[in-house]
Amino acid sequence: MTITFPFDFLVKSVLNFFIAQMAKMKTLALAFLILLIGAGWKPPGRVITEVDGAEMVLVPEGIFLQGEDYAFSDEVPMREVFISAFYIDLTEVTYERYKKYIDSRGVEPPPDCGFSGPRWNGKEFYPEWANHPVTCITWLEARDFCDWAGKRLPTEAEWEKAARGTKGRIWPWGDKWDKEKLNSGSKQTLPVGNFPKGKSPFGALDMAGNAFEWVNDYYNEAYYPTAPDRNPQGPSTGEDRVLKGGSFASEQILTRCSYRSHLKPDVRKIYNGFRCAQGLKAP
Ligand SMILES: [Ca+2]
Repeated sequence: MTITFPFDFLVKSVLNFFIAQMAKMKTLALAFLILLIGAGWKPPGRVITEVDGAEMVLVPEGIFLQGEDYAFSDEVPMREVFISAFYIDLTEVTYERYKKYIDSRGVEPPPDCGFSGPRWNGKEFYPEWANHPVTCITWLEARDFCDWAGKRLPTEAEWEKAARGTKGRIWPWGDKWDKEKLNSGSKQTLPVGNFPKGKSPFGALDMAGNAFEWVNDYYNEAYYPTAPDRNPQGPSTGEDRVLKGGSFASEQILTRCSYRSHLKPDVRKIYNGFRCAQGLKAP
């Protein structure tokens, strides 16, 4: 008779133990954070993340107006949505920051995918692109970069709140179109932060124009009427992922904060970049 040790059972037990411990630690960390906030602790308005060196701005918790009543059918209806506090990158991810990821992870730079000349020379970028938003990025690459940086892609609702504030602004600066406050209708990206007067109510820059920005959500044109009104995470399945904010090449209507573009997650376009988000951490 052969006696076999129940390895599967042992491995599963050990794994379950660690998963349970990690879940407890997350719960404890959250409880600690709630205690701190209850005791009057206020998260800083700006932080710099260590791995990628990016400055991030705080978007405090609370209700904002998402969507539009009189716009494309997939933006309807405008409604009140609660979003927990989070941080979002001040600017789009630049070539300079993306190169840190390339060097650290040993991944290939994204191939050039459009006009205005090449961005990359082997694993180096041409210096004139250093502070431009990195583009020709797929959703999958954007997700992986944010993961490397200890962050994540924002949800569509988080991105929209960070862009338009709480009161349903059409553009980050207000309701009146102003071509001096964003890079749109042009031939290429510009260095990030080039339009400080176009900042959002929370201080985020280039939310309208420059590069379109991937967010985490799957796209579904019929999602809004039945979406949760607290921290919506997007449909649970789908094919396309959402992009927000319009690009350097977009016309006015596509740069509205509520506009919803969408593409397959492996598509590369000269118009598309991203920025990352992060939940609150106790000090
Ligand atoms: Ca943008």
